[in-house]
Amino acid sequence: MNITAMGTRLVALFLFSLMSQWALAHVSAENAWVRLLPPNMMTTAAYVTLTPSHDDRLVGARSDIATRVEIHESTMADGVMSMRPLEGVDMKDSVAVQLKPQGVHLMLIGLKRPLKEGEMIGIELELEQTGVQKIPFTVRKP
Ligand SMILES: [Cu+2]
Repeated sequence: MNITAMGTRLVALFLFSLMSQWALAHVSAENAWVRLLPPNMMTTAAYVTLTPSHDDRLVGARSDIATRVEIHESTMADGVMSMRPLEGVDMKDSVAVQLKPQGVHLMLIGLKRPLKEGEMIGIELELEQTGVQKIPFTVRKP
């Protein structure tokens, strides 16, 4: 093998390893659900356990079902539960992050129609490293 052929192979190998790293970056989602509320409620919350394959950061979310989706954190102060928007949620390689009631959650604001128990809602998560990943959420009672 001459030097040029070897160089080409090395470049190809390098590119391949880069591409497979990109392809492998993903977040696995478990227990993804949306809180079923009375049909007149225009805002609800969504919860999911996310495990990233690499260090990543959740920076936003959106869904066809809602005007906008915000990342919120619930906090308890003096016996009163309140929530505030978060800019993002840091995620460590392979460490599960739980979005759950009374904690960090997704807020679906401005529902475009009433939700039905058992239906699936697609929510796109925007992740700094992985990009956009669409996850199916089940509508159910808490
Ligand atoms: Cu909220």
